[in-house]
Amino acid sequence: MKFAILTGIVAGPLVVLAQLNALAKDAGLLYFGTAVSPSDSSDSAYYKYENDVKNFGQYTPDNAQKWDATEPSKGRFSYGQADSIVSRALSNKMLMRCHTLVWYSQLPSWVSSGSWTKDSMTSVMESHISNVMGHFKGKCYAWDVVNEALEDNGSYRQNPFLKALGDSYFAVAFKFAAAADPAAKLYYNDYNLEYFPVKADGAVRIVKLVQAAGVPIHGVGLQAHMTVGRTPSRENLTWTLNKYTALGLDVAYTELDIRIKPLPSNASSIEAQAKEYVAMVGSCLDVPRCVGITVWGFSDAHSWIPQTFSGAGDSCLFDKSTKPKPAFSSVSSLLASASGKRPPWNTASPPTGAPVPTTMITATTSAAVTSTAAATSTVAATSAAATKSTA
Ligand code: 9MR
Repeated sequence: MKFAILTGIVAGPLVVLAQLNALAKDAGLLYFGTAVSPSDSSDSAYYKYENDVKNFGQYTPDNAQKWDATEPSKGRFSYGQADSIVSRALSNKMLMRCHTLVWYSQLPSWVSSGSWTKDSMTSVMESHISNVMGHFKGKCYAWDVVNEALEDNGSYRQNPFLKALGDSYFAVAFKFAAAADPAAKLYYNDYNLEYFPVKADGAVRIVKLVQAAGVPIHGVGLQAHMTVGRTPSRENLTWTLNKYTALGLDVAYTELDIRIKPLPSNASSIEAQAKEYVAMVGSCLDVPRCVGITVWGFSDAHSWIPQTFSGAGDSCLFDKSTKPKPAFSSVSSLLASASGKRPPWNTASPPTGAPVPTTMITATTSAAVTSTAAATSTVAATSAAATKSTA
Protein backbone atom coordinates (compact mmCIF):
# COMPACT_ATOMS: atom_id res chain seq x y z
CA MET A 1 0.00 0.00 0.00
CA LYS A 2 2.75 2.43 0.98
CA PHE A 3 4.57 1.74 -2.27
CA ALA A 4 1.40 2.26 -4.26
CA ILE A 5 1.26 5.71 -2.71
CA LEU A 6 4.93 6.32 -3.38
CA THR A 7 4.70 5.60 -7.10
CA GLY A 8 2.83 8.87 -7.56
CA ILE A 9 5.50 10.99 -5.91
CA VAL A 10 7.70 12.31 -8.66
CA ALA A 11 5.17 13.20 -11.32
CA GLY A 12 2.03 13.56 -9.28
CA PRO A 13 0.41 16.64 -7.79
CA LEU A 14 0.68 17.48 -4.11
CA VAL A 15 -2.48 15.62 -3.11
CA VAL A 16 -1.19 12.14 -3.92
CA LEU A 17 2.10 12.44 -2.08
CA ALA A 18 3.37 10.02 0.49
CA GLN A 19 2.84 11.39 3.96
CA LEU A 20 6.00 12.02 5.90
CA ASN A 21 4.62 12.03 9.43
CA ALA A 22 2.49 8.94 8.88
CA LEU A 23 5.50 7.13 7.42
CA ALA A 24 7.82 8.35 10.20
CA LYS A 25 5.45 7.12 12.90
CA ASP A 26 5.18 3.72 11.23
CA ALA A 27 8.98 3.65 11.23
CA GLY A 28 9.05 4.20 15.01
CA LEU A 29 9.68 7.95 15.24
CA LEU A 30 7.45 10.18 17.34
CA TYR A 31 6.99 12.75 14.58
CA PHE A 32 8.20 14.28 11.35
CA GLY A 33 7.78 18.02 11.79
CA THR A 34 8.43 21.42 10.29
CA ALA A 35 9.20 24.98 11.32
CA VAL A 36 6.22 27.26 10.82
CA SER A 37 5.82 30.97 10.39
CA PRO A 38 2.68 33.13 10.65
CA SER A 39 3.29 34.18 7.04
CA ASP A 40 2.89 30.60 5.76
CA SER A 41 -0.84 31.20 5.30
CA SER A 42 -0.08 33.52 2.38
CA ASP A 43 0.86 30.47 0.25
CA SER A 44 -2.27 28.35 0.10
CA ALA A 45 -0.71 25.12 -1.26
CA TYR A 46 2.08 25.28 1.28
CA TYR A 47 -0.28 26.10 4.14
CA LYS A 48 -2.69 23.31 3.25
CA TYR A 49 0.12 20.79 3.19
CA GLU A 50 1.54 22.12 6.48
CA ASN A 51 -1.81 21.72 8.23
CA ASP A 52 -2.25 18.01 7.57
CA VAL A 53 -1.06 15.84 10.47
CA LYS A 54 -0.33 13.01 8.07
CA ASN A 55 2.39 15.24 6.59
CA PHE A 56 3.71 16.87 9.76
CA GLY A 57 3.14 15.75 13.32
CA GLN A 58 5.04 18.58 14.96
CA TYR A 59 5.57 22.33 14.60
CA THR A 60 8.39 24.59 15.74
CA PRO A 61 7.69 28.34 15.52
CA ASP A 62 10.53 29.89 13.53
CA ASN A 63 10.57 33.18 15.45
CA ALA A 64 7.39 33.62 17.48
CA GLN A 65 8.66 32.28 20.82
CA LYS A 66 12.05 33.99 20.84
CA TRP A 67 12.89 36.52 23.54
CA ASP A 68 12.45 39.59 21.30
CA ALA A 69 8.94 38.39 20.44
CA THR A 70 7.81 37.22 23.86
CA GLU A 71 9.35 39.82 26.21
CA PRO A 72 10.23 42.84 24.07
CA SER A 73 10.50 45.05 27.13
CA LYS A 74 11.20 44.01 30.70
CA GLY A 75 8.26 42.27 32.28
CA ARG A 76 5.94 42.94 29.31
CA PHE A 77 5.06 39.62 27.70
CA SER A 78 3.41 39.17 24.34
CA TYR A 79 2.30 35.87 22.88
CA GLY A 80 -0.04 36.70 19.98
CA GLN A 81 1.78 35.01 17.09
CA ALA A 82 3.02 32.11 19.17
CA ASP A 83 -0.47 31.47 20.55
CA SER A 84 -1.89 31.15 17.06
CA ILE A 85 0.79 28.65 16.04
CA VAL A 86 0.40 26.60 19.21
CA SER A 87 -3.37 26.49 18.98
CA ARG A 88 -3.16 25.52 15.29
CA ALA A 89 -0.79 22.67 16.16
CA LEU A 90 -2.98 21.41 18.97
CA SER A 91 -6.18 21.59 16.97
CA ASN A 92 -4.39 19.71 14.17
CA LYS A 93 -3.40 17.10 16.83
CA MET A 94 0.28 17.86 16.38
CA LEU A 95 3.08 18.18 18.92
CA MET A 96 4.89 21.43 19.64
CA ARG A 97 8.64 21.76 19.93
CA CYS A 98 8.88 25.17 21.54
CA HIS A 99 11.82 27.39 20.64
CA THR A 100 13.71 29.03 22.40
CA LEU A 101 14.40 30.53 25.86
CA VAL A 102 18.08 31.36 26.41
CA TRP A 103 19.86 32.36 23.21
CA TYR A 104 22.37 35.06 22.35
CA SER A 105 20.45 36.11 19.22
CA GLN A 106 17.09 37.82 18.77
CA LEU A 107 17.43 39.24 22.25
CA PRO A 108 15.76 42.60 22.86
CA SER A 109 18.28 45.36 23.50
CA TRP A 110 17.20 45.71 27.13
CA VAL A 111 18.76 42.26 27.66
CA SER A 112 21.69 42.37 25.23
CA SER A 113 22.80 45.88 26.20
CA GLY A 114 21.88 45.77 29.86
CA SER A 115 24.42 45.82 32.64
CA TRP A 116 23.92 42.67 34.67
CA THR A 117 25.15 41.19 37.91
CA LYS A 118 24.86 37.50 38.66
CA ASP A 119 21.79 38.16 40.80
CA SER A 120 20.02 40.52 38.44
CA MET A 121 20.56 38.24 35.43
CA THR A 122 19.38 35.20 37.41
CA SER A 123 16.23 37.06 38.28
CA VAL A 124 15.66 38.14 34.64
CA MET A 125 16.17 34.56 33.45
CA GLU A 126 13.77 33.21 36.05
CA SER A 127 11.13 35.74 35.15
CA HIS A 128 11.47 35.10 31.40
CA ILE A 129 11.53 31.30 31.61
CA SER A 130 8.75 30.99 34.16
CA ASN A 131 6.47 33.42 32.34
CA VAL A 132 7.00 32.05 28.84
CA MET A 133 6.99 28.37 29.77
CA GLY A 134 4.19 29.00 32.25
CA HIS A 135 2.08 30.57 29.49
CA PHE A 136 2.49 27.48 27.29
CA LYS A 137 2.49 24.97 30.15
CA GLY A 138 1.20 21.56 29.09
CA LYS A 139 1.25 22.51 25.39
CA CYS A 140 4.91 22.02 24.50
CA TYR A 141 6.18 18.48 24.07
CA ALA A 142 9.71 19.88 24.23
CA TRP A 143 11.48 23.20 24.81
CA ASP A 144 14.84 24.31 23.46
CA VAL A 145 15.93 25.75 26.80
CA VAL A 146 19.41 26.87 25.76
CA ASN A 147 20.23 27.46 22.11
CA GLU A 148 23.58 27.83 20.33
CA ALA A 149 25.78 28.35 23.39
CA LEU A 150 28.89 27.01 21.66
CA GLU A 151 31.36 28.30 19.13
CA ASP A 152 32.42 25.83 16.46
CA ASN A 153 35.66 25.20 18.35
CA GLY A 154 33.73 23.92 21.36
CA SER A 155 34.30 26.99 23.54
CA TYR A 156 31.39 28.83 25.11
CA ARG A 157 29.93 31.59 22.99
CA GLN A 158 30.03 34.97 24.68
CA ASN A 159 26.57 36.18 25.62
CA PRO A 160 25.02 38.20 28.45
CA PHE A 161 24.17 35.01 30.37
CA LEU A 162 27.71 33.65 30.31
CA LYS A 163 29.06 37.09 31.17
CA ALA A 164 26.89 37.40 34.28
CA LEU A 165 26.78 33.81 35.55
CA GLY A 166 29.70 31.98 33.96
CA ASP A 167 29.00 28.39 32.97
CA SER A 168 26.52 28.04 35.83
CA TYR A 169 23.91 29.62 33.54
CA PHE A 170 23.20 26.27 31.86
CA ALA A 171 22.04 24.57 35.04
CA VAL A 172 20.23 27.73 36.18
CA ALA A 173 18.24 27.87 32.92
CA PHE A 174 17.30 24.18 33.03
CA LYS A 175 16.36 24.44 36.71
CA PHE A 176 13.90 27.28 36.02
CA ALA A 177 12.58 25.40 32.98
CA ALA A 178 11.95 22.21 34.96
CA ALA A 179 10.08 24.20 37.60
CA ALA A 180 7.96 26.04 35.03
CA ASP A 181 6.71 22.98 33.11
CA PRO A 182 7.77 19.70 34.69
CA ALA A 183 6.23 17.65 31.86
CA ALA A 184 8.17 19.29 29.01
CA LYS A 185 11.26 17.63 27.56
CA LEU A 186 14.13 20.04 28.07
CA TYR A 187 16.71 20.29 25.29
CA TYR A 188 20.07 21.82 24.57
CA ASN A 189 19.95 22.76 20.84
CA ASP A 190 22.80 23.74 18.51
CA TYR A 191 24.10 23.65 14.92
CA ASN A 192 27.23 22.07 13.49
CA LEU A 193 27.27 19.35 16.14
CA GLU A 194 27.06 17.04 13.11
CA TYR A 195 30.22 18.50 11.58
CA PHE A 196 32.63 19.43 14.37
CA PRO A 197 33.59 16.76 16.90
CA VAL A 198 34.95 19.40 19.30
CA LYS A 199 31.67 21.22 19.17
CA ALA A 200 29.75 17.97 19.70
CA ASP A 201 31.95 17.38 22.74
CA GLY A 202 31.16 20.90 23.95
CA ALA A 203 27.49 19.90 24.04
CA VAL A 204 28.44 16.79 26.03
CA ARG A 205 30.17 19.12 28.48
CA ILE A 206 27.05 21.25 28.84
CA VAL A 207 24.88 18.18 29.42
CA LYS A 208 27.26 16.92 32.09
CA LEU A 209 27.32 20.32 33.83
CA VAL A 210 23.54 20.31 34.06
CA GLN A 211 23.41 16.69 35.17
CA ALA A 212 26.12 17.29 37.79
CA ALA A 213 23.99 20.09 39.25
CA GLY A 214 21.18 17.58 39.73
CA VAL A 215 18.95 19.41 37.25
CA PRO A 216 16.88 17.66 34.55
CA ILE A 217 17.96 17.74 30.91
CA HIS A 218 16.25 15.34 28.53
CA GLY A 219 17.64 15.85 25.08
CA VAL A 220 20.09 17.34 22.63
CA GLY A 221 18.71 18.90 19.47
CA LEU A 222 21.01 18.81 16.47
CA GLN A 223 19.81 21.55 14.18
CA ALA A 224 21.21 19.87 11.05
CA HIS A 225 21.71 22.85 8.75
CA MET A 226 23.75 20.90 6.25
CA THR A 227 25.51 21.59 2.95
CA VAL A 228 25.40 19.24 -0.05
CA GLY A 229 28.77 17.57 -0.54
CA ARG A 230 29.71 17.98 3.12
CA THR A 231 27.12 15.92 4.97
CA PRO A 232 28.81 13.22 7.09
CA SER A 233 28.02 9.57 6.38
CA ARG A 234 25.00 7.94 8.01
CA GLU A 235 27.40 5.94 10.16
CA ASN A 236 29.22 9.02 11.43
CA LEU A 237 25.98 10.85 12.08
CA THR A 238 24.77 7.86 14.09
CA TRP A 239 27.97 7.95 16.09
CA THR A 240 27.44 11.63 16.95
CA LEU A 241 23.84 11.01 18.01
CA ASN A 242 25.01 8.19 20.25
CA LYS A 243 27.31 10.56 22.15
CA TYR A 244 24.17 12.01 23.71
CA THR A 245 22.05 8.89 24.04
CA ALA A 246 24.97 7.35 25.94
CA LEU A 247 24.34 10.09 28.55
CA GLY A 248 20.76 8.90 28.93
CA LEU A 249 19.27 11.58 26.66
CA ASP A 250 16.93 11.69 23.70
CA VAL A 251 18.15 13.26 20.47
CA ALA A 252 16.34 14.92 17.58
CA TYR A 253 17.17 16.68 14.34
CA THR A 254 15.49 19.99 14.98
CA GLU A 255 16.02 22.27 11.94
CA LEU A 256 17.02 20.04 9.02
CA ASP A 257 17.83 21.46 5.62
CA ILE A 258 20.60 20.66 3.12
CA ARG A 259 21.60 23.63 1.03
CA ILE A 260 23.13 23.57 -2.42
CA LYS A 261 25.94 25.82 -3.53
CA PRO A 262 26.60 26.88 -6.19
CA LEU A 263 23.23 27.65 -7.67
CA PRO A 264 21.53 26.92 -9.93
CA SER A 265 21.22 23.37 -8.71
CA ASN A 266 21.47 20.67 -11.36
CA ALA A 267 20.55 17.00 -11.69
CA SER A 268 23.72 15.93 -9.98
CA SER A 269 23.49 18.27 -6.96
CA ILE A 270 19.79 17.48 -6.54
CA GLU A 271 20.57 13.76 -6.61
CA ALA A 272 23.41 14.19 -4.10
CA GLN A 273 21.03 16.13 -1.87
CA ALA A 274 18.53 13.25 -1.99
CA LYS A 275 21.22 10.83 -0.81
CA GLU A 276 22.30 13.16 1.99
CA TYR A 277 18.73 13.53 3.24
CA VAL A 278 18.66 9.73 3.40
CA ALA A 279 21.85 9.73 5.50
CA MET A 280 20.32 12.25 7.90
CA VAL A 281 16.96 10.53 8.30
CA GLY A 282 18.61 7.09 8.28
CA SER A 283 20.89 8.04 11.17
CA CYS A 284 17.87 9.01 13.25
CA LEU A 285 16.22 5.68 12.44
CA ASP A 286 19.42 3.93 13.51
CA VAL A 287 19.35 5.43 17.01
CA PRO A 288 16.56 4.12 19.24
CA ARG A 289 16.38 7.37 21.23
CA CYS A 290 16.18 9.61 18.18
CA VAL A 291 12.72 11.05 18.69
CA GLY A 292 12.04 12.70 15.37
CA ILE A 293 13.05 15.03 12.59
CA THR A 294 11.99 18.62 12.04
CA VAL A 295 12.72 20.37 8.74
CA TRP A 296 13.27 24.13 8.85
CA GLY A 297 10.54 24.81 6.30
CA PHE A 298 9.77 22.38 3.51
CA SER A 299 9.81 24.33 0.25
CA ASP A 300 12.57 26.27 -1.45
CA ALA A 301 10.18 29.20 -1.63
CA HIS A 302 10.06 29.46 2.18
CA SER A 303 13.64 28.92 3.25
CA TRP A 304 15.86 31.19 5.31
CA ILE A 305 18.97 30.05 3.42
CA PRO A 306 19.18 32.44 0.42
CA GLN A 307 18.92 35.51 2.67
CA THR A 308 21.69 34.25 4.93
CA PHE A 309 24.10 32.39 2.67
CA SER A 310 24.78 34.25 -0.53
CA GLY A 311 24.70 31.98 -3.58
CA ALA A 312 23.25 29.01 -1.66
CA GLY A 313 19.71 27.64 -1.60
CA ASP A 314 17.37 24.90 -2.87
CA SER A 315 17.77 23.26 0.54
CA CYS A 316 14.32 21.77 1.07
CA LEU A 317 12.29 18.67 0.20
CA PHE A 318 10.02 20.60 -2.18
CA ASP A 319 10.90 23.08 -4.90
CA LYS A 320 9.73 26.69 -5.14
CA SER A 321 6.37 25.57 -6.57
CA THR A 322 5.84 23.13 -3.70
CA LYS A 323 6.54 20.18 -6.02
CA PRO A 324 8.41 17.26 -4.48
CA LYS A 325 12.09 16.90 -5.21
CA PRO A 326 14.11 13.66 -5.37
CA ALA A 327 14.99 14.27 -1.69
CA PHE A 328 11.31 13.98 -0.81
CA SER A 329 11.00 10.77 -2.73
CA SER A 330 14.12 9.25 -1.20
CA VAL A 331 13.13 10.19 2.36
CA SER A 332 9.62 8.81 1.83
CA SER A 333 10.97 5.56 0.43
CA LEU A 334 13.43 5.20 3.28
CA LEU A 335 10.74 5.74 5.89
CA ALA A 336 8.41 3.32 4.11
CA SER A 337 11.10 0.66 4.00
CA ALA A 338 11.70 1.13 7.75
CA SER A 339 8.04 0.53 8.61
CA GLY A 340 7.66 -1.70 11.66
CA LYS A 341 11.39 -2.10 12.23
CA ARG A 342 11.35 -0.05 15.44
CA PRO A 343 8.58 -0.22 18.02
CA PRO A 344 6.31 2.84 18.11
CA TRP A 345 7.87 5.64 20.15
CA ASN A 346 6.67 5.49 23.73
CA THR A 347 6.87 8.90 25.39
CA ALA A 348 6.33 7.44 28.84
CA SER A 349 9.09 4.88 28.51
CA PRO A 350 11.59 5.76 25.78
CA PRO A 351 13.99 3.15 24.47
CA THR A 352 17.28 2.83 26.29
CA GLY A 353 20.38 4.33 24.73
CA ALA A 354 22.53 2.18 22.48
CA PRO A 355 26.23 1.95 23.35
CA VAL A 356 28.60 4.14 21.38
CA PRO A 357 30.36 2.05 18.72
CA THR A 358 33.97 2.49 19.76
CA THR A 359 35.26 1.55 16.32
CA MET A 360 34.05 4.92 15.11
CA ILE A 361 35.96 7.05 17.60
CA THR A 362 38.51 9.11 15.73
CA ALA A 363 41.55 11.03 16.93
CA THR A 364 39.80 14.37 16.53
CA THR A 365 37.05 13.44 18.94
CA SER A 366 39.08 12.22 21.85
CA ALA A 367 40.37 15.51 23.26
CA ALA A 368 37.96 16.83 25.84
CA VAL A 369 37.85 20.59 25.64
CA THR A 370 38.02 22.09 29.07
CA SER A 371 38.63 25.75 28.44
CA THR A 372 38.35 28.36 25.75
CA ALA A 373 42.10 28.37 25.27
CA ALA A 374 42.23 24.61 24.89
CA ALA A 375 39.32 24.71 22.51
CA THR A 376 41.00 27.30 20.34
CA SER A 377 44.08 25.18 19.92
CA THR A 378 42.10 21.99 19.34
CA VAL A 379 40.03 23.47 16.56
CA ALA A 380 42.94 23.82 14.20
CA ALA A 381 43.16 20.04 13.95
CA THR A 382 39.54 19.58 13.04
CA SER A 383 38.59 22.66 11.10
CA ALA A 384 40.58 21.76 8.02
CA ALA A 385 38.39 18.74 7.45
CA ALA A 386 35.16 20.35 8.44
CA THR A 387 33.08 23.12 7.03
CA LYS A 388 32.95 26.72 8.09
CA SER A 389 30.35 27.80 10.60
CA THR A 390 27.04 27.37 8.89
CA ALA A 391 24.06 28.61 10.81
O1 9MR B 1 14.10 30.91 10.72
C1 9MR B 1 14.54 31.99 11.49
C2 9MR B 1 14.67 33.20 10.61
O2 9MR B 1 13.39 33.59 10.15
C3 9MR B 1 15.30 34.33 11.37
O3 9MR B 1 15.55 35.41 10.48
C4 9MR B 1 16.61 33.86 11.97
C5 9MR B 1 17.27 34.96 12.78
O4 9MR B 1 18.24 34.48 13.63
O5 9MR B 1 16.36 32.74 12.82
C6 9MR B 1 15.90 31.67 12.08
O6 9MR B 1 15.86 30.50 12.86
C7 9MR B 1 17.09 30.09 13.42
C8 9MR B 1 16.77 29.28 14.63
O7 9MR B 1 15.97 30.03 15.50
C9 9MR B 1 18.03 28.83 15.34
N1 9MR B 1 18.90 28.13 14.45
C10 9MR B 1 19.21 28.79 13.19
C11 9MR B 1 17.91 29.18 12.49
C12 9MR B 1 18.23 29.80 11.15
O8 9MR B 1 18.91 31.02 11.32
